[in-house]
Amino acid sequence: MPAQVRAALRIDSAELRLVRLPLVTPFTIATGTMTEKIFPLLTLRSDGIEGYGEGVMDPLPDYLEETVGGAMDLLRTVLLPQVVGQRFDNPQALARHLAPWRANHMARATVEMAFWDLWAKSLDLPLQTTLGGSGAAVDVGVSLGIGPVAETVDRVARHLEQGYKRIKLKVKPGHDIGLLGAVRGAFPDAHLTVDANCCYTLADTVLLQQMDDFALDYIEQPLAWDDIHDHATLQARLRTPLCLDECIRTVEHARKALQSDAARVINIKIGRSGGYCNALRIHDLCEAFAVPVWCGGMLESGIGRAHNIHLSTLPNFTKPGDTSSASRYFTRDIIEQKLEASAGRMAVPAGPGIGVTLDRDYLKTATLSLESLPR
Ligand code: OSB
Ligand code: MG
Repeated sequence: MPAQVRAALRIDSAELRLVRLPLVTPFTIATGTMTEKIFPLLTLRSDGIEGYGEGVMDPLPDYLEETVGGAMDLLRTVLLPQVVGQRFDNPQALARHLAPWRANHMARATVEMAFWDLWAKSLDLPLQTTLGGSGAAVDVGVSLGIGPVAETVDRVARHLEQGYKRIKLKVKPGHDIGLLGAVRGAFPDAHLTVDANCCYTLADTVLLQQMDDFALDYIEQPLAWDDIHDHATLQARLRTPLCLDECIRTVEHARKALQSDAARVINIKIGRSGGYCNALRIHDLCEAFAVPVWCGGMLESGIGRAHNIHLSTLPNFTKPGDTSSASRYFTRDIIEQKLEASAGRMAVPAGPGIGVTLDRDYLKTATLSLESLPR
């Protein structure tokens, strides 16, 4: 790896936008339906270079506790005033600066992501290199929302034809075993997984055990968002590996899940982990436990997707991630490049930093509010 040493980087200014993109099709999971994506987009500037970060919190606290409104306020009143005008020796130093604050991981990650992009650009290196990743493309699958069974079978067929390496089906009580019977019946050899987004409890153990009959690669987050212990109990009763998503918000959560055999696969999201520094530690810890990881998604715009792709080039990301073609989500993205998968592979955007540039015209149209620091 090239030397990644340079003088400290001063954050001269910041621009915080709230952006709205309509979704091509509504996306339904156990906790609700999304028809549009509303997110904070952060630009940090240093010496004429710009770094970009995207917040992945939802408008309602239905995935985790963070909300778009809460994060915008925290960014505006607490996080950005603490970094704008400051110098940081490296991204780790910036992460340490924000570390004392409790939770609010997605808000903090927004700042850290933008700084990593800035940092990599200042070194004229692709972000993946500064993170310790390598390779020109990553394996990807798709996450299919809840819908009528026959329609879902058709969508699985279309995505398998396009070469996606794994199909994840969103499930909920009453939309699980029947769906799996239909999909597995039609596609005996496909790599299939399910994601329950926390909608079952241990009282559903017999139903969850029926999922063992469908040769799933793993079952993602069947139980409560904050309950690692019950997942360990459930894993002992299942043959299918469990994959944790919502439960893994810190390195300590990962350690407890791995030590108690509550997860045999882990989904890493930069936002949920509170930024790259923690995501990298979770990655390394999973590797030490010989537990594979993959990069989850939150229906991000091109900025968040580019970040996800760079992270996915680290060595223990051995399972396909959720960063599928942007055109599945949006008719037009806020970046100039087209992030489209080909034969189940997503190319790593080339160039310094995240390797993508803003489509300023469309960003202007999609921006709901814009504020600058220093004020
Ligand atoms: O649980 O992984 C999840 C989307 C929103 C909130 C939670 C999740 C998801 C997805 C979609 O599964 C992943 C994507 O296509 O970006
Ligand atoms: Mg999930």
